[in-house]
Amino acid sequence: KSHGYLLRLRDGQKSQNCEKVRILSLYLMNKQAELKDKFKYTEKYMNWHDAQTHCRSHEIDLATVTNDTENAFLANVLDSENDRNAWIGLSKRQGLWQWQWSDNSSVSSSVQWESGQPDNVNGTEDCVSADTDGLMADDTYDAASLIYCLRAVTIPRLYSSTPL
Ligand SMILES: [Ca+2]
Repeated sequence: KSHGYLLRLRDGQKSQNCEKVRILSLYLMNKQAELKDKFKYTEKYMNWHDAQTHCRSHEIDLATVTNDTENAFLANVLDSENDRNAWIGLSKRQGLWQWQWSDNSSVSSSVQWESGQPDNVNGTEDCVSADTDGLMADDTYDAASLIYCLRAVTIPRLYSSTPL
């Protein structure tokens, strides 16, 4: 009936590989769907504080990027939509010279800086944006930038396992 079954009858090994490829692509589709549910890209230019207020009132918060997969996903979104940077939820804790996420989670190695960044020009660059390569730079809070929010609802997705 289906290509998948024919392969299984003719060649067990080939069929197994097909199955692996199918499971892997289902996994990747699921991962992408999860990330689509997790992040919201907004094509509005705002300063960092307005962006934070916008995300907190419409979603959860400005985006927290916790690993390279998320970084790459957000870079792709920006790359396909617009060739500008977008605010993420990273800023300097006021009074302390320390980076922190808007949702107070700790900053890990997932923060990949652009070459030469953070450079804190004039000592006023307290907020962080991500670019189309998934790299980050500090900027002044009042720079107008696009926004990544963390979405309010994460919907678990299931895909049926029909044969190829
Ligand atoms: Ca900078």
